Amino acid sequence: MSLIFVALGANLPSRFGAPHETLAAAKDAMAGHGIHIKKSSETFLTAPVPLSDQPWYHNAVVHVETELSPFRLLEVLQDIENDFGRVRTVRNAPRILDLDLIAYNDVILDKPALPELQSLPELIVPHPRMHERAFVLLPMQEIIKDWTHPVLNRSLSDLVALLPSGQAVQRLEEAEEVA
Ligand code: A4P
Ligand code: MG
Repeated sequence: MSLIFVALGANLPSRFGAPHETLAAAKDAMAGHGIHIKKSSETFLTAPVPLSDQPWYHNAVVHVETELSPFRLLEVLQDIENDFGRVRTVRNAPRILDLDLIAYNDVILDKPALPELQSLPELIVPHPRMHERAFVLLPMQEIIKDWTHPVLNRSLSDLVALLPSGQAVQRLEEAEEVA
């Protein structure tokens, strides 16, 4: 069974509408590019990390099946981000759409040590910050029960238990009930 996970995030409107509509459109776009969605988490409403006054994010994680290699998958995800109107500015800036490759089976990729490989697009797998982020781990936990981080050798539930405190994360449906 393939265990490939992509995280979706958005905190600015796009031509598809509000962030939750962008996420729905992004899942359709992935399916149209050979990235088949086996299971999707609910959408979560999450405070920006690091905390700032930018809008809260909508985040979700999808379990996908694809024939694309990790590098090709990253390129396709970036093409979709660009097509949705993403403009890259500074790190952690608000964004129309962010698609991050969280994990690709047990593949481990880090920054290449060899100069001849440094022309490849930068890709680190598993995503280097996934384990610190409630907005990735909690949606992921909804769609996969048993998963072990291939570098840290920790289960998903261990990683959730070790999360730093103070990251506000709500299911969108529950947030709407309160509002
Ligand atoms: N890159 C390397 N590995 C990967 C990977 N596994 N998946 C490279 C995706 N990209 C990867 O990414 C910058 C570079 O990372 C790319 O050139 C790619 O080759 P980017 O998407 O252009 O820029 P970014 O997203 O601003 O940077 P980065 O470092 O990916 O930021 P993060 O870590 O994704 O954080 N708070 C909440 N609540 N929800 C969020 O979704 N997102 C961020 C962005 C910050 N705070 C957030 C959220
Ligand atoms: Mg990103």
